[in-house]
Amino acid sequence: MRVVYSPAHLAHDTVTETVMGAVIPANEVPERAERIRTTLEADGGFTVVDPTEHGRDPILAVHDPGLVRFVEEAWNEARAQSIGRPNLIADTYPTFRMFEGMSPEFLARRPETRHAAGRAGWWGLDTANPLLAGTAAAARAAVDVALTTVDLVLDGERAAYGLCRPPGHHAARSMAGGYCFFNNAAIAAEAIVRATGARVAILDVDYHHGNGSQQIFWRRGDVLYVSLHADPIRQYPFFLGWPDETGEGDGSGANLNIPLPAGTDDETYLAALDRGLSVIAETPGDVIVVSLGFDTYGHDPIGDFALTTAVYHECGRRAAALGRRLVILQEGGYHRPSLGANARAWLRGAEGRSYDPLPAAGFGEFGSNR
Ligand code: SP5
Ligand code: ZN
Repeated sequence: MRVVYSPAHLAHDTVTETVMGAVIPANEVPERAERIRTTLEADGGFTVVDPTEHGRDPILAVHDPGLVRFVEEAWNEARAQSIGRPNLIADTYPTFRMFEGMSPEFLARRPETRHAAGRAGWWGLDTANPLLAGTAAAARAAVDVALTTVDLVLDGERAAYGLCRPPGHHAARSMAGGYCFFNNAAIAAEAIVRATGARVAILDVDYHHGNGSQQIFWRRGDVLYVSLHADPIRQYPFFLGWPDETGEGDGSGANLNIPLPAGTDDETYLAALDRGLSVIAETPGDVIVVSLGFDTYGHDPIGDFALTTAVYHECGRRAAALGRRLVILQEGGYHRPSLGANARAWLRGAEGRSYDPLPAAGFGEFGSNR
């Protein structure tokens, strides 16, 4: 299988994030993608290829030009405003309660503040989304990785994997958040719809609900969004991801949320996956965009599921068993020592290769995050 990878992600060199106001070591770090790349290279069955540049238009097909401008300008603007922090993080956000009673027309005319941290709030969801000098280039490269993966599949590959970093599925049309800046999977899905005219399904198996992907296609019947995730009653992004979110307008019935409890194990997860896959199978279309996260793993530091490496092989196998082509894009997953083995297992399953687990000796031999 082809693996699309760009070293541009290395410049999005996050060191810290905050959790409930406290500074902690960043979870979404460059080591994640490097672990996956080196493990896939060592497997011998994967070929790493460079992305090709696709420009801004496919991003603007999905995102507000203001968000794109913000991501591109924010770092230099913060520096120009003498904000000397190691990364740009907002603390003030435009919650909808601030605007209660004001019409959408009035709100559309609210000017954008010039303050860099104010802009980070205006275009952002949460404080755990550090923006650094290399973020804009990395986010652009992640989109190119996703779109090159689309190209491979539309050119005839049964499945291809885009090692996107930063991830994308929390980014909405006009909002970054959750370690995400541009929604790689949504941009990929939109590009497929435009290229083929056919319907596309997004299967989101990251531990978190992909609020951004859901929002972007909320009123669209041509992109089916199916997500398995931690129940928002206990987990980020808290305000979306409930089972009664089924889409509106043309998108009515084209959104399926399957929230899952803490401790979800392989068996429970596979049953939920089968439910999601059966809904995809009932919908026309030939391509599935997979938002692939490994924060469902039993040892993930921010998740609370109990999945094993072996079940990722079975998940990949079942996703491929629908007989549709797969554009597989990396989202989250933060237990760094296991990321390579988990990606390898999923992708081998998707390609119809045996699990053939790696020897346990490889596990945790580097600077472990437990
Ligand atoms: C792409 C992706 O997986 N984004 C996830 C963003 C999650 N941000 C909030 C993290 C909350 C961490 N809570 C830590 C609890 C530790 N027990
Ligand atoms: Zn996640």
